[in-house]
Amino acid sequence: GPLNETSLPLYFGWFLFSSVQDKVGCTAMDFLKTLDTLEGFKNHIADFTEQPEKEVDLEQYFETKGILHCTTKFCDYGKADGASEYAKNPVVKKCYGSVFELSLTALFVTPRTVGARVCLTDEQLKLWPADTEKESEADVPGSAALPVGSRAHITLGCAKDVEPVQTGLDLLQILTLPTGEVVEEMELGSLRYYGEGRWMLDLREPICAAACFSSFYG
Ligand code: ACK
Repeated sequence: GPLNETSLPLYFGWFLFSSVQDKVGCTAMDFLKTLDTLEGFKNHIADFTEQPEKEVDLEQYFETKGILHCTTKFCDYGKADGASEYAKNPVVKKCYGSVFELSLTALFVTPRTVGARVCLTDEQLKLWPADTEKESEADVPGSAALPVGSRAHITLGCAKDVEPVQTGLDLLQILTLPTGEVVEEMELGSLRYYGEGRWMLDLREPICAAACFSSFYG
């Protein structure tokens, strides 16, 4: 009934511990600070601005939004397909409130979003709705062919007027493309360009991020 539906959250996910949020946030800011000074990036600056003669300050270009997390299931307070089934899943109930270690393996930037790619373990994949990538096919053609869990990410920032749902779609889009050319070897890892303002930094050392599996009501 309606009472039951209103008890569902906006979304379930892993919420980074606050000390880890600071660490990941700082790493992302350092990355953006360096990225916009690279010649390779400046050569494609027109992807980010209609005034390519000016410089772009990526730290100001993106706005950060709320607590850093990796969404597993967007429930929209019960309005999203499969929301109540997800909430009733015994694995979801069992893991609710438990601590996990997420592995962040890449950082990516597009003219719309900046995010971190999360590489899920088999145990973590049990909390990942198996149809996520198939359901993304309408937004990002080719998604359905990607491995389950490909959409897992942490939104680190969005450009003006862009909603955070875009970050997962931007990640999926990059993953459907042929591997980009390495433009720069950075301290953090190899930086690749995927065209149309899409950049991905494969981290030499994945970032290990402690996170609590829980839900957000807002
Ligand atoms: O950055 P995110 O993963 O993208 O975290 C936020 C969170 O839910 C609250 O808005 C994500 N989100 C929003 N709409 C959707 C959607 N239709 N499908 C999947 N995730 C969504 C958003």
